[in-house]
Amino acid sequence: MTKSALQIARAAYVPKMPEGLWSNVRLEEGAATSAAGDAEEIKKLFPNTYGMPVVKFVQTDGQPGLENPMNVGVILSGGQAPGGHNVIAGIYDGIKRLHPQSRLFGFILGPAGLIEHNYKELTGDIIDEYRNTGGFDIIGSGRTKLETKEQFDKGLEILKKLDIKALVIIGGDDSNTNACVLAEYYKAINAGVQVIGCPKTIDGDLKNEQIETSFGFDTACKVYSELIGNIERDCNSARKYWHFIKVMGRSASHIALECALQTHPNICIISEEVEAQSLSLDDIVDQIATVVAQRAEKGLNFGTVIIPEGLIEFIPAIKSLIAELNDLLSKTEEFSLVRRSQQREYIIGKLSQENAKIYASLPEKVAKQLALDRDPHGNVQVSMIQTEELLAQMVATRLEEWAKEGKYKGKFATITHFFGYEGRCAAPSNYDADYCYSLGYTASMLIASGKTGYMASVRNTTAPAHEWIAGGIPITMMMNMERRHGEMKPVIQKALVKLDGAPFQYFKSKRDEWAIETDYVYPGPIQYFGPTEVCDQPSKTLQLEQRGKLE
Ligand code: FBP
Repeated sequence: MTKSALQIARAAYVPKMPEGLWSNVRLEEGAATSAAGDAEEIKKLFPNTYGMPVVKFVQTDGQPGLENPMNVGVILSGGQAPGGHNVIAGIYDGIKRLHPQSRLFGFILGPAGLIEHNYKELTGDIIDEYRNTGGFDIIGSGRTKLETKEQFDKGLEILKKLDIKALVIIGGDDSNTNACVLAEYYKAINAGVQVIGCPKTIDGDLKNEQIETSFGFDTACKVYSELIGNIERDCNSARKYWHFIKVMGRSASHIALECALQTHPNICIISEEVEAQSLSLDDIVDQIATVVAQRAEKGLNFGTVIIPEGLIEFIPAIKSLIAELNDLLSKTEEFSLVRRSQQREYIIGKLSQENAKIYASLPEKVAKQLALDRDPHGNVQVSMIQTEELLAQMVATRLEEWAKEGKYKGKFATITHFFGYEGRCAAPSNYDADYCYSLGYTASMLIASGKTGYMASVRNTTAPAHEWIAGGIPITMMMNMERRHGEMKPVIQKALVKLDGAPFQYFKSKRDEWAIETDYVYPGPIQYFGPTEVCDQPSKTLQLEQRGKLE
């Protein structure tokens, strides 16, 4: 592998860890737990893994390590997120510390690797190549859902063959829900295999009172904010374009909000607010056009708009259209027989009157994108929908109308961007490098303590790393019942942006000023070397959530 100068320098970085993990550890157990909602139902569905205590690790002088080696398996599930390699390095170092003959096996290309018995042993040489690097390429990732008994049994065959004591699933809310179902099943049949989850997703929507943040969010947002800052500086120099920038985040708007806190754009749409206020596409267009017109009055014919990737699904009218489309497209056989050129007409003919009207009003390209295949979890592939173009076009049309009515005098030229894949595999920031390594190391300690159905947790992460608290949270504690594909299912609650939360409230208090004034912030690239207060800074979202203020 040819390495860049940064990779060579970063290979020498030693991730910081919570003090509790520095030497031999002792487990401290808290009180029994319940569920996030529907406790009775969750208890019935998870009789073997419900109600376990929250645990934390503290230093002890006790016996070092384990008497016997332990073999561990690891899976990377879902979208890439910076720091995944460090979780694996943390697991590796943890199990080796417990016993030098312990072994780590990685399942290739996500959960499918477990079912298809496709794996490789991760030895010290391999691990060293990937320390502090971005990406998931050490074993690859995939979106196969681990959910059926057949899959669990097939997986168990290979786990037994490799004498694997525990499986670590590194994934988002859906993958960790499935990790919990798997843990329950293996415990119920006395399979002798533990399952531990790790919170991953750049989207930042796997968090709750117990899990402060998902890894990857920090780095991805810093990369997008660097790019947005660069665009803002260009825009403030050329003074002739409005930039419409869509950022990833399939559902929640955490990434958009964090980027706004970092760069002070003129406009940032927050999907959760759109839904709460029942705004239509037209209302959003009006809001943007109003700011464009106000800036034009001051001679400022330029600006930046941040759009969350998931927006379209939060506009109530479009949400109902998507729900009906999902039903319609699930009858795939009938739909696949319709010729491509006639699909739009076919869909319009089948939809209810109200949804047909909305669907017909959408630009051809967007209508087509809404009818594309769903992902394996049944989600619309929002990253394929060009909302940034849709909004730019609709705002242009609105401004033309206003110009005719004499309500707007200005120039409106647009450039659109989509930032998603640019940030998902970046070299992890110090925060993510430290957080991920600590999560992996914690996972290995949970395994050694015989735990199953737990998610590795590292808390107090806005403090210096030695003060972080490592432990485990029973996954059932984060669950409730939700309707998925027409059925009530136990799932980890997805964390959307809280409109009464400190990050959104801070943004709200500033956004009118940012809209009209040009108050851009240029964060520049992630700092890996230099003063700790610069390099180790956690996201603005975390700073506001944990400390209630920005440093
Ligand atoms: P996860 O939820 O699996 O972490 O993935 C998040 C994400 O990056 C979203 O932001 C984006 O919508 C989606 O993945 C893109 O999916 P794909 O990787 O399949 O293109």
